[in-house]
Amino acid sequence: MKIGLVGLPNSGKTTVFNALTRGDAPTTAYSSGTLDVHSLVVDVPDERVDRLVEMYHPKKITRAKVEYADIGGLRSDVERGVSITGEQLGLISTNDALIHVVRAFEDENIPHPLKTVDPVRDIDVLDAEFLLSDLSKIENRLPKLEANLKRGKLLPSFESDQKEHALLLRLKEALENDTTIRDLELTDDERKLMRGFQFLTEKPMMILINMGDDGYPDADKIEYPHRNSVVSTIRGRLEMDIAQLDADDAAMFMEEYGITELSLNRIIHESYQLLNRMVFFTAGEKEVRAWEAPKNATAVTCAGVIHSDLERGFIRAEVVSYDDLIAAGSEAAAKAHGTYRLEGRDYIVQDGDVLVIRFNV
Ligand SMILES: Nc1nc2c(ncn2[C@@H]2O[C@H](COP(=O)(O)OP(=O)(O)OP(=O)(O)O)[C@@H](O)[C@H]2O)c(=O)[nH]1
Ligand SMILES: [Mg+2]
Repeated sequence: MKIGLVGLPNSGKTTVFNALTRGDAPTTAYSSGTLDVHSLVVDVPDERVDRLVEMYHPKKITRAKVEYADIGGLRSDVERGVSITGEQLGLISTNDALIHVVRAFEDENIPHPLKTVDPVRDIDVLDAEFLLSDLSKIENRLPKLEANLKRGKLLPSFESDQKEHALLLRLKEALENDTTIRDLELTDDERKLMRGFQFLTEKPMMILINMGDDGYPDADKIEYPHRNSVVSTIRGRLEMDIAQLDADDAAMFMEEYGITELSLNRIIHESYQLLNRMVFFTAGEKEVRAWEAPKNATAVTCAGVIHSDLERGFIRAEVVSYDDLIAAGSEAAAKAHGTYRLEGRDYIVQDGDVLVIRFNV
């Protein structure tokens, strides 16, 4: 799963990227305006994995992962607003979710492309671009679909063309009224039809207010009332600096600034939540591992996430919830208490389930 960092020039995307990934990609006070994308994969922090590790003392630990991509190089100025090239829009659209890094820090040495610091305006500016991009994808597609429909049932795609046409008209009307696709009620079938378009206003969105070292008093007044979205804050530069220190220095630094907890873990967590995924575990002395699956995946689908053989030869799953396992204190105790359940292929795996798949190939 991949989450793209987007935002106006100099908003602090690369800074936040470095904080989240403990990386050291160069940040600049001027905007390079060139398209360069950094991406890095990070572990999703999860206390449950830590507790399972204490219980099993495994040789190997594997956590859920998420990739962050820093998409720089947008241009914008007061006269023309923001301009995003087709190539950039394409890159943005390949992400599963987006983090819009919004500048809220004042710093006269770092020019804001629109001259003033105004987070709400910046949110609107980028949203408007994304909306236009979705609209133009639809407007490009409609004439082709309409030409197909004129030929009637001669074309084998007639029925699906009809469905797509009706859907696109609906999306178009919504977008023209400033409603994002993420706010629409859509069926699974409609989502499937839409998949190829990779619409930007459909993507889950975190608005990340980059507050500067001293915080931003109006941060909690910033609202983003859309589905599949969340507003969060970070002191970008400070957190990047801390992320690059070793543990001792970081602790000293944090005490000095009165920081009790880095936003890093919270933001990774919150952004991961947007992806609508769940995590299940396998645990033993060899490895404690977090696996990822779509929410509401069945036992046999989860078996396939581990290995295709387990899916093919699936017999049953032995399941214990994370909470029950921890409450029992050990696997042996959980088994003795009968907390392990036997489940069939259609069992809907719950977030935090610990699974043993029995299979035969
Ligand atoms: N004062 C202050 N400066 C910051 C903060 N976060 C980032 N900056 C500075 O703002 C400048 C731009 O930051 P970048 O992270 O390079 O911004 P960007 O969004 O990646 O910019 P482009 O890639 O050019 O679009 C750098 O000089 C950063 O050090 C912050 O919290 N406070
Ligand atoms: Mg950058």
